Amino acid sequence: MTRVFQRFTKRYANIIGVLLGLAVVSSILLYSGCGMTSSPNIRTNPTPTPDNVRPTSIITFPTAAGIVSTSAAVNITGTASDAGGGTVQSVQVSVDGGVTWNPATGTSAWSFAWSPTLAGHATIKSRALDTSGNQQDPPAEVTVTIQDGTRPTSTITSPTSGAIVITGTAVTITGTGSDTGGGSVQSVEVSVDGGATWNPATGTTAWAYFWSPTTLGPATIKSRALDTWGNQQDPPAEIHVTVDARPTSTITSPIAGTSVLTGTRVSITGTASDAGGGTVARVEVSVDGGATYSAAVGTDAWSFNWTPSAPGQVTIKSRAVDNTGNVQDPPAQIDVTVAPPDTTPPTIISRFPLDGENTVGIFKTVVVDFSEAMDSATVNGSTVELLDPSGDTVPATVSYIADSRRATLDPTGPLSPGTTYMARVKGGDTDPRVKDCCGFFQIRQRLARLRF
Ligand SMILES: [Ca+2]
Ligand SMILES: [Ca+2]
Ligand SMILES: [Ca+2]
Repeated sequence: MTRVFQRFTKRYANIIGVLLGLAVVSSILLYSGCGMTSSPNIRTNPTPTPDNVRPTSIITFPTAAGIVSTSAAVNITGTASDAGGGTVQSVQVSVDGGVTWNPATGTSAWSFAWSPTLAGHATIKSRALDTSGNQQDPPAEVTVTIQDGTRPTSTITSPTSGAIVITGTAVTITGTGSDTGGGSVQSVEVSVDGGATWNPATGTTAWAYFWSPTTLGPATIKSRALDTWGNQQDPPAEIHVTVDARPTSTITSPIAGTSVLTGTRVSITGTASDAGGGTVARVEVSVDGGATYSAAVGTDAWSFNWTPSAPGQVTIKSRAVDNTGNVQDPPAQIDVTVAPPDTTPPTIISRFPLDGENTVGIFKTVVVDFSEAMDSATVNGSTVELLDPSGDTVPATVSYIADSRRATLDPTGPLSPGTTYMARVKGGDTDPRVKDCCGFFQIRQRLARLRF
């Protein structure tokens, strides 16, 4: 009985030994993978439990109800974590309440750079994604207030930089203004002294400022806008102009209110000057009240020849133009009367001594009275003379008294007794000769023979 049991035991021991050997071989083959394909029913590890746990993220900055500005980028930061066997794979951030999403940088600690552009409120959200494909739901979120921190701008459209403006003439400075960041232009200020003082302009997106320049020379015009959030343009807009002055001219001849003659050439003369560092480029004269102008000769001292063609009242005007093209305004002006043509020559209506008079004094004064006013410049020692018997001129002083139209000749020294002298007033067709006021008609009578 015992032997039977031992035999039986031995047989089974052999079978178990073979089975164990097979198991070892198959294990080795399985380990090396030779010639065998793995299959689920051969895998020895248990299937892992699926990660169904969603990751989480939180926003650490900005905090809820925080205030940010359009003027500065906001670094949104936060943290994220996962459970359930996975890890945080990525984090997304939305700054528009979840409408659009952007990848953040980092995972367990993450950040996202945001540049707010419009004032108002924004809901920032973040959501994490784990390595198992689970996405945070609902996302973390904070709502912040965005302030308009963006400065407004303005530009100056007129005058243009480099322009020349004129003292005494209002300059309309115009420009535009605009704002970003959610505000709008509230006001615009203008400086015409390089920013030392500021004045309110009229208007905002289109604005104007009226300036009456008074100081000659370069001027810096600036403008700066203020938005509805209190942000001020910096730096201001800026242009440079030159303040110039108009030139001036005066008419020195003829004298206002005097008469000139039809058909008689009149020399209109005057002066001109400029201010503001410029010079007089030309002077223009009008003899028709300003309807038409013609260039005069000369600048600082100028002249213009005019021959009136018809009697009447005439307004003569002159205007200077400076080297930058500024025209005198208003022009200088005088009124003159153009008289009818003078066709009557002057005559000598009386003289003393009389022709052929004897025994005059040796200091005798010769007196000549004319029929009309004479051009005093033509009554002188060259036209009123005393000649000795040889025809030589006796030294004498000649003068003209306009009120009495009288010429006088006083010999400088005593005359010689018993000698015949001749007094002569030169007329005729050639100079030197005495002339009436108009210069055209000459004396036809001439001389007195005097005996001493
Ligand atoms: Ca997970
Ligand atoms: Ca703004
Ligand atoms: Ca000038």
